[in-house]
Amino acid sequence: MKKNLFVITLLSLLIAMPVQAQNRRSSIALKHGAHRVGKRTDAEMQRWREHGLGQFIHWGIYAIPGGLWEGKYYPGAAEWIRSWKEMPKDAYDNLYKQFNPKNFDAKKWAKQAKDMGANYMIFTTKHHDGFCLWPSKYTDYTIANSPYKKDIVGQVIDAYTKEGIDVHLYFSIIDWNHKGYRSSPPVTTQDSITYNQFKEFTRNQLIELLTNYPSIKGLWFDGSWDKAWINEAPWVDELGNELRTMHPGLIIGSRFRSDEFGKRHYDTNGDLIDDYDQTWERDLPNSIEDLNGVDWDCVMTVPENQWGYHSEWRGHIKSSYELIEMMVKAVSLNGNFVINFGPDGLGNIRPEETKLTKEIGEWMKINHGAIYGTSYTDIKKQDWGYFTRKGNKVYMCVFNVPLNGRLRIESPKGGIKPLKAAFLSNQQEVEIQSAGRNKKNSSLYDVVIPESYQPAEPFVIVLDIDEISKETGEYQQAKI
Ligand code: FHN
Repeated sequence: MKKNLFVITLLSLLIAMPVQAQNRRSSIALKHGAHRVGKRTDAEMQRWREHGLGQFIHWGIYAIPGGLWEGKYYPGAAEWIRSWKEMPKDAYDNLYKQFNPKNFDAKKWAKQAKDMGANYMIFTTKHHDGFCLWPSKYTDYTIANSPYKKDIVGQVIDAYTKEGIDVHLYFSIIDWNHKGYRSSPPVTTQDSITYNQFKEFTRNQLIELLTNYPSIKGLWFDGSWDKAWINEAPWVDELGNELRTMHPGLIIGSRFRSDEFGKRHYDTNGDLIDDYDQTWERDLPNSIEDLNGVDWDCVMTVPENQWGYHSEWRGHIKSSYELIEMMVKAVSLNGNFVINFGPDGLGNIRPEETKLTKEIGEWMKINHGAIYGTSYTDIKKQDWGYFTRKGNKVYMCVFNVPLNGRLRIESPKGGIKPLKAAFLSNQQEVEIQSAGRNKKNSSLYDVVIPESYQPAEPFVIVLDIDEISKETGEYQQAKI
């Protein structure tokens, strides 16, 4: 009997094993791949996840030329102007001697971000040019040696924190100002020595930022795509651990380090490296299937690709409604949406951006319930807009009202059942009509928009729902 039991147990283990192996994502033992599979579950990360809307600020000495040099228009992103053949490097590297942003008022920026509805912000401490907006003791190329002198990073952190906005610090690994920086791995011994100095410099600066500004919530890395940096995966991983130990709860996205095989963002086993996916830059996923079940943010420019101040915006400039729709789409797929601003060389936020913050802020004042703390819900997306959900409320964020005025809800079997629908803005109730079932056996409902309702802007209808529909009835389906 005992023997039989043993054989049966062994057989069932053998049958079960391949299934388990298929379910596991990890197959190669990695020392420097993802250190966790699945989302972080701590309070800091949960807070980040619930932000919905953020503000990015790209500011540095590139704001002085503002995309023009000696009257010539730089067609690239303004913060890259130093790399342009028309821009003498020396002239660029000396721009800091003119950096005196008399109109910079961190409180004004923070108030504007608050009014827009941002819950967090990301600020460029140093971009690829290497100029530091804080008085770093590891280089002379800092704000302390500009005519302005004062610590800009510190002022931004104080002002935003006072407004209740979490601050994350952008840090570029690329540093065109440091003599040890290189994009290709060092070849000679001398190269290795200077590159090691650069690594040590980078480490010192990061430790300095966390020491000087302990209230920050995360580090937003950029410029980590160089082969030289990728080759340093074990060292970078160790540095990441050091930073996390120094600053418990620190949030770091997938742009900091690669695994030992040079894979970035997702390691060789397909698992996300660090806390959230940072690949969605100026781009949004289309469906939940594009997302691997991870946390993510989307950072978005107002023109097609300008981050720092460019005095001549060309091409399509996004409207507030386009940005609102992108934000809603991001949140409906469990992401955060971060809108970029590029203040000018004097510290002014440009009028076009101020206008956008006002318009987005007005919309957010009414509809923020559909954004903050909400997430994806398993209801089929419809052409009229997007669903977000928090507990027993589903938000229908409407961007295109169909000509028949009916907003279709297609709830899969066992999914939600709408009980009451009301405009979020005035709580006026709207009719829900049951519309039967479709061939996939989903329950169909229509929320009927009164003909008299002709809104000029996107709007939100909030549904009170039953957690799980008790309906079980099924149609007999004809075969195709
Ligand atoms: O090269 C930068 C660019 O200037 C800008 O800072 C963006 C922001 O995400 N990041 C890099 C391009 O991916």
